[in-house]
Formats: sequence, C-alpha cells, structure tokens
Amino acid sequence: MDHVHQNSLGQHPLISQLATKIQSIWQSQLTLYPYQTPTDLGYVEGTLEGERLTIKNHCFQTVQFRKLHLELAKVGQNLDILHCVMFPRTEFDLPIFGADIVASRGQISAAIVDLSPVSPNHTLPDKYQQTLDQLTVPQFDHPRALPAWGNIFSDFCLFVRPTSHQEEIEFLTRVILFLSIHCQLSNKTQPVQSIEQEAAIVAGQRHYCLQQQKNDNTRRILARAFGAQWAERYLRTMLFDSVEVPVAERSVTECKGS
Ligand code: BLA
Repeated sequence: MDHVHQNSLGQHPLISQLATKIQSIWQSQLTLYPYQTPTDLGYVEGTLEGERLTIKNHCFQTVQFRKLHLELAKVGQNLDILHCVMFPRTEFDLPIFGADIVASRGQISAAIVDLSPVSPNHTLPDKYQQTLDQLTVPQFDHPRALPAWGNIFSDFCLFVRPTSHQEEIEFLTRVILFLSIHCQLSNKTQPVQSIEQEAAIVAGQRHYCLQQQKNDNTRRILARAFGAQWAERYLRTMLFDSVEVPVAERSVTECKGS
C-alpha cells in the first residue's frame, strides 16, 4: 500500500498535512482495497511554460466506494494543488465528498470542501442532513463565491481563502470533520433496492462530473502542460469519470457522436 510521504513533493504545509490526514482517516475508518490506476497516470510529469507539472495519484476502493482519489500536484515552484474526491458505488445513495486546495506562491487562494448531493431534488440523505445541521457554521474572513457550475455543491459547502494560519487550521479541521462523518455514515449505508433508484444515482453522479469538468482553471493548467487532448482525457478518465450508461440505454445520436 502506498503512503503519502510528508512533503514528498515539497508542497505547502497545509496540503501535506491534509494529505497525510486524509490517508490516515481512510486507513483507520474504512477497509481499503487496491485500485487499478491506469499505469501511465499514477505519476505524471509535464512542462507548463518551461515549468514542471508533477502529479501524484493515490487511489483505493472499498465496499461503498468505487474510487477514493487523492491527487497532489505541483506546478513549478509556485503552485501546489490538493484534489480529493470519493466516488460512491452507484448502488449506494451517498453524497460525493470533494476537497480542493490551491496554493500559489505560498498563499492558499482557494480551499473548498463539500459533501455534495446527487439526488434529483438536490437533497442530502436524511442522516447526512441531520448530522451536518447540528454543526456550528465556521466563520472565515474571506468567503469566496462559487462559479455558476458550482450549483452542484450543498448548503454546507465551505469555500474560502484562508487569511491566517489559524484559518488554515480551521479549514483543515472542517475537512477532517466532514470526512470522518462521511466514513462513519457510509459504513452503515446499505445498497438501494431498485433499478430506478440506482439509475437516479448514476444520473446524479454524472451531472456532478460534467459540472466539475466545466472548471476551466483545472483544464487550462493540465492543457498547458500536456496538451488539450491529454487534459480532456485526464479530466474525463481520472478526475471526474462517471459510470457509463449501458449502451442499450443510450440515445442513437449519442452513439453516433462517440
Ligand atoms: C479553483 N482549481 C481552481 C483554481 C485552480 C485549480 C488553479 C483557481 C484557484 C483560485 O481561484 O484561487 C486547479 N484543481 C486545479 C487542478 C486540479 C485541481 C489543476 O483539483 C487537479 C489536477 N475542484 C476540484 C474539486 C473541487 C473543486 C474536487 O477538483 C470541489 C469539491 C473546486 N476549484 C474548485 C472551485 C474553484 C477551484 C469551486 C474556484 C473556481 C472559480 O472561482 O471559478
């Protein structure tokens, strides 16, 4: 089993700390199985405007999750990124845990964490709603506004630019809390009983992924280092892949187009 070594990419301390913490929570609260990362995508290097882009991927699977993905990226000396998404198997009615930290020149510019609903009416499962409702809402000096594609996130989404070390720690604490709650509740979740329920989950997860793929920040950085085609493939297969609809259920036009 691979571990994230502290600062193995020499990243911003908040990113290294969170990466270590995410992996230790996964290991202590879930039963992890290996995940077959496409061989050419585990460790990737490219060149962005003369600067090196290095990506390290750590993936696992569990009974409830088809993919736990932690990605650490470094662009030259200036930009550090932590990206984490937990994709539930489609027979489980579970939200999608997502977190992203972007640090440029030693400053965190974006820190986001959410448990995002995938249901058609954009609501979280009752147990999640009740548990999250009981938490106090943390206050940050610099809350950030979500872009239009961010309508996938829940009311509990935290999106900030932390302005002090203390705020960085408060963000870290919030991520750990969301992740611990998610591990505990997901462990107790049983599969849905009907094809209809599962179909709704498939559609909800696909919508989440399609919206995330609209984040031009991510695409631009990947495209400049690896080219547009590679970036597109990486976004669709590694960052925000969704489960395929069986061919028989696809519309004729969709089949012709692909
Ligand atoms: C923003 N994401 C960004 C930014 C960059 C990246 C450079 C702009 C930072 C800023 O506005 O201060 C880049 N993020 C990346 C790259 C990867 C990455 C290259 O993960 C991976 C290789 N993004 C996610 C996930 C979430 C997310 C899982 O990957 C949320 C759960 C959110 N990132 C997110 C949001 C923004 C962002 C909401 C702000 C976008 C905006 O303001 O337009």
